[in-house]
Amino acid sequence: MKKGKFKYIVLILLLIIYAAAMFLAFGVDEVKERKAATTIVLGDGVVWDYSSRSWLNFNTPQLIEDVNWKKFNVYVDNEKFGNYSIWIDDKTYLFDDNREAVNYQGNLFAYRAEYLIDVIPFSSQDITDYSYVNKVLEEHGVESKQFTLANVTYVDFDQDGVDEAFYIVSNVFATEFFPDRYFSYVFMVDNEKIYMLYEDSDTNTGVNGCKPALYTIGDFDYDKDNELILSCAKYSNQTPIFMLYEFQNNAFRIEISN
Ligand SMILES: [Ca+2]
Ligand SMILES: [Ca+2]
Repeated sequence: MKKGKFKYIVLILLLIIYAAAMFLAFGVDEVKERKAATTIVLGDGVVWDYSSRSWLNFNTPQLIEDVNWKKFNVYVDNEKFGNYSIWIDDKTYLFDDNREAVNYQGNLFAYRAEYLIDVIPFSSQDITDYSYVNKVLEEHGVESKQFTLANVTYVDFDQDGVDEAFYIVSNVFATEFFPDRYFSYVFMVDNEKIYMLYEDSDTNTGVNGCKPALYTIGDFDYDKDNELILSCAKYSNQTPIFMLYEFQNNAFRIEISN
């Protein structure tokens, strides 16, 4: 073989190897990224869209329009309810394939994605051991031990086979007593360590603040780690606040909220 021709072949081979390496490095990532796209609907018309590794709040009529009549996997109170078309107005409506309205009652979570989200079931109970709660209240300088909400949920959030405990305590919207300050705290206890999710306290007017609750747990962004959605209900019929938490580097961080 002539020396010049050999050089040419080596160059082509190098180019092929380079192209293959580039595809493996970026192309596979891009395919994965495209797959890790989802749209989530929460309660009455809160819509979050996840694509290119970032979350977007669909909070304009134009963006909401894009969701209407699309088919979603629907969960009510974290139990599979069915696959329905969604239509959002002042409320989230569900329709079956014949465009007949489908009624539901409870907390709505719906998603659309190229992958299945494992929605993790859980149920909360009254707190019996207040040792961690007392610790958190003390750290925040709260002396009052009167609550309007005090529950704990045991659920295996990080899927390691052992349940974590999620505590929620609050004294908002009190009617039987009238605290000077309201407070709401949400925290997780894992291996006897406390990880705060939500803390809010201010002068109490009786109708300010919000009542937190665990809403939905699942791997929403397709990275094999679970996220957690917390809702915080405001007084009367106002839209609750939803917050999506990611647990990274030993701390909870809000990725998106409405
Ligand atoms: Ca666990
Ligand atoms: Ca995840």
